Amino acid sequence: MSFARAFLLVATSAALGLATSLPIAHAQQTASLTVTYSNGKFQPSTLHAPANTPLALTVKNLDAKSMEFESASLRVETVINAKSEGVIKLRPLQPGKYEFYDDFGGKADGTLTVQ
Ligand SMILES: [Cu+2]
Repeated sequence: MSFARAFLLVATSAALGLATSLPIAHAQQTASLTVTYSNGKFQPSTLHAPANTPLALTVKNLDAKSMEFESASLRVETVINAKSEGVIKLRPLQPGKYEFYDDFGGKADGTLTVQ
């Protein structure tokens, strides 16, 4: 292959790569989901979310004491005060199951299923 032809190939694939990556970047819309913490339990205890999408998880604490939404796999540790709510931003996730729980001594736990 001549140098000129090889250069043209590289330049063409670079241009194609750029053209195809742009729409994907614009498709990164945030998906919203909500979990309620009530009587020491998460409701629902299983959440579902799309993969490779930024997520906004609203945690509503209906109880009269604060709780801590925690997950090692989600890299989250957030205190939600009594009778209040918080929004937790999650990075785009790979498909899988992500466990979460209340780290303030409650028995509540749950799973976020990403697919
Ligand atoms: Cu903790």
